[in-house]
Amino acid sequence: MSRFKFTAGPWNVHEGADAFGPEVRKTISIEEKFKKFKEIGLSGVQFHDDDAVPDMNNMSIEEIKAEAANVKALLDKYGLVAEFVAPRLWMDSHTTDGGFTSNSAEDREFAMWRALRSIDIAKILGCDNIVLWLAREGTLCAESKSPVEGINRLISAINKMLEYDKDIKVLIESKPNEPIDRSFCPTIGHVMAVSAATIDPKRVGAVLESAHAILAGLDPAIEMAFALTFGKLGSVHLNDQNGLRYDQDKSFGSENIRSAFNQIKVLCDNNYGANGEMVGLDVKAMRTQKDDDCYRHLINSIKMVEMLEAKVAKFDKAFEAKCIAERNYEALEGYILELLMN
Ligand code: XUL
Ligand code: MN
Repeated sequence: MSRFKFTAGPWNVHEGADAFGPEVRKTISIEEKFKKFKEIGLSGVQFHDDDAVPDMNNMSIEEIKAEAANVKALLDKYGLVAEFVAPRLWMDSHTTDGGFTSNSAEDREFAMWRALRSIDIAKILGCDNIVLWLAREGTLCAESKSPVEGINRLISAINKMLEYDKDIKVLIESKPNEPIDRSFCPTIGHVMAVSAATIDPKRVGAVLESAHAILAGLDPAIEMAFALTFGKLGSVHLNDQNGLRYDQDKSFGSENIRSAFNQIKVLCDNNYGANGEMVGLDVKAMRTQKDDDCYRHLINSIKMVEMLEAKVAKFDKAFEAKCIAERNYEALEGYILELLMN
């Protein structure tokens, strides 16, 4: 049993298409995913706005809210909660050049409309977290946007969200390699600075995804710790990544068990979850995986967290203190490797 509550998004059980090849698995309905999520031990679901309300661009606000209420009923049916809603500001023709930071005023207005509708949807799903993964907020051509103007536009968009609803929290998910040229918010440090510049910094925090930290050449546990220091780690996306490659979303701990251990250790040591924070698993099945076992990457990731929690519980703090007092970090490192291998 874990101390954490786990979540995943409908996109984490996907058809397997990648940049170089077509779908390899059948499409699963959202209800079937909810049912299976519950069975494998998840407590909640993460949503993009249009995961909850497909075709929302062509709907009135009242129609959007009615559809969100149907999804809420489905969550209730399976005993699941919603963890967050994220406006999907990267698929639409209006967001080709970015959403909040687009050079087009009309496109920026569209991005704001989606962000406010995400808040409407979140309220009906019973959650206060809005996640911003800023997939296209940056440049493909460095000179195409003023970075200062872009970052100011991002801050004022967040301010409008904070003003729209007094309870909503905005969590920025940093990622260094999207847009694929230059990102305006690549790391947790950038997120903390943007948070501090908003009208209500207490309501603007971060989501740290393990792979995104690795892609920035940073340590995921330290990135988590950085946000925890300011009380601003609103969620995590645990996964793994094999070096500086195309975004992989591998199962948690599948590449680097010591790094995975340190992520779980920093979460446990700092009582992550005590204020309702959940552990998101942003993992994707390998393209080779067949339909009949297409939730295995989620099951494996939960199991890895649980096994590492057991290692954290076994961790000999007295031995750690002795090593630190003697400045014998070789002994401490040897102990960690032994703990993980046994
Ligand atoms: C992209 C990513 C997204 C966000 C949610 O790399 O991690 O899945 O987590 O939009
Ligand atoms: Mn993610």
